[in-house]
Amino acid sequence: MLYAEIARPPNPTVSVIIPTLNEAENLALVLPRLPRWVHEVIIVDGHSTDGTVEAARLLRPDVRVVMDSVRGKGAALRAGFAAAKGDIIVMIDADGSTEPEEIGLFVRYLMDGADFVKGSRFMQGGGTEDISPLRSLGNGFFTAAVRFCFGGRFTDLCYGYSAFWSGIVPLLELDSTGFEIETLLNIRALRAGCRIVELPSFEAKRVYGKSNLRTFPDGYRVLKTILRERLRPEPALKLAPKSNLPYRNRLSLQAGLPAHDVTPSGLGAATRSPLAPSGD
Ligand SMILES: Nc1nc2c(ncn2[C@@H]2O[C@H](COP(=O)(O)OP(=O)(O)OP(=O)(O)O)[C@@H](O)[C@H]2O)c(=O)[nH]1
Ligand SMILES: [Mg+2]
Repeated sequence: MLYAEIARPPNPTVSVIIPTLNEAENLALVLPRLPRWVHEVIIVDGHSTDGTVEAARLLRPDVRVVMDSVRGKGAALRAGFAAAKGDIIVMIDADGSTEPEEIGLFVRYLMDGADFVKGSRFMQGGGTEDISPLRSLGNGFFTAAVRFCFGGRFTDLCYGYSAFWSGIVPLLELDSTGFEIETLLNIRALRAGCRIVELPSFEAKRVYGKSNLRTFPDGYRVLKTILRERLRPEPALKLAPKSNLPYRNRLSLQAGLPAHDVTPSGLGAATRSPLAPSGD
């Protein structure tokens, strides 16, 4: 087994990736609410016809636009991950259902030692007013199937609000193109040995437009993904397990420094929050 170490710099830069397909009206409810300390916002657009790209540029002149040549949310997110320059990647929907204000907590947990943070609508403090009873049942079934097949303690699976250190992306070898990308991300992060934290998240109703998710075809893709991953061998390369390292080395991992570079000042830098200086 080979173990990879990733950079976790003490003052990380944060990229927010937003897949968009005809979300011009909804973007006004998302872009202005992103925390001010976010370094980079990338929308990955699936050739929208409602002026989504123009709306994004109007709302946020510094937005980076990636045009998605392959159909599907999964392909869009992968294009966004490839384009992102930040140390931390946050993925969030454009439909106004996920709350940009939650990003601060996601980032804080990453800085405090998590590798992968995901929102959960079904743990204490979370909720949803967007999911139908049928989809809720399907999501519950798939969540239980993932726990059974791979361990872990996920309470939610098919939800597109997550944040992680960008260094883990190559370890995940993502290859999905559709809505099953969220399932794939969660399973691969778990199997790659990421320290995963779920945080309560609230999903509001999509504000304008209509959902692109098709319950049965997309549910089938999620099921196929779980089965395919079950048959996939353990990854040859995993994230170095922090808990097995001496305390000194654990600090060095957090600070993104070699162990011999850890000094009291390094420790001070490692424990600083990106939220502290400017607030938001
Ligand atoms: N670029 C791109 N973005 C997409 C595509 N399909 C969906 N998206 C975006 O992905 C996000 C989630 O899509 P939704 O249609 O809201 O699906 P969902 O949130 O899983 O389902 P609901 O709970 O029913 O809203 C939105 O920001 C969409 O605009 C696509 O093919 N290409
Ligand atoms: Mg949605």
